[in-house]
Amino acid sequence: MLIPAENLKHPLLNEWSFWLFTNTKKVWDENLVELTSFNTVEDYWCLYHHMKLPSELSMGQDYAIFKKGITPMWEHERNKRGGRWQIMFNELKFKTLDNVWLDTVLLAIGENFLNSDLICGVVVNVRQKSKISIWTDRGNDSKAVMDIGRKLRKHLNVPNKLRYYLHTTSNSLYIM
Ligand code: MGP
Repeated sequence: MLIPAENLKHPLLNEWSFWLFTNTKKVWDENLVELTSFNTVEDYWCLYHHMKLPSELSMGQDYAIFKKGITPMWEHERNKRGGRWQIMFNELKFKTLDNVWLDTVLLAIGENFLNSDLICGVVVNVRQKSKISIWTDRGNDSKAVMDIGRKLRKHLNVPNKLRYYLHTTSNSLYIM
């Protein structure tokens, strides 16, 4: 008996939405478009091979990959008490940006953190100084937030500092 191809795919624990931000409209959130969603390993790789890399986006654009139902905005219920671990890239090192983005996405969708329930999504901002962030819920849960930071420090192959910001403040809460 033939097994339907659908059954051969490897399911992810969560379904994830893929968002594109293009800075053309004055109202910030009107620039956000949910392009598609995926819930299997194979569907993620299919998207990865078809979509532009961060380094191929225009300056000012963002990608965001968030658990389905969480919008990539500070105001969302799951984000408003949260924050983000952020890596800033001082120069236009696009190869590094693409590699760190892939590694960060795989850590998130593969639920590779002890506190994976805290993870809301990941964002890459393509700028003169580009940024990659992993957004978490419960920014004041210092133990859980630090565990996530340590995991990122260990698995992302970059010397850059990691800074954790609550979405409500511009000063970093933790640095590693
Ligand atoms: P940004 O795109 O995160 O960083 O935020 P950028 O472009 O590097 O600029 P900088 O401010 O970090 O130097 C740019 C601006 O977009 C913010 O200052 C806000 O005005 C707006 N903005 C960004 N986010 C993620 C949000 C959000 O979640 N909600 C709202 N209302 N505005 C946001």
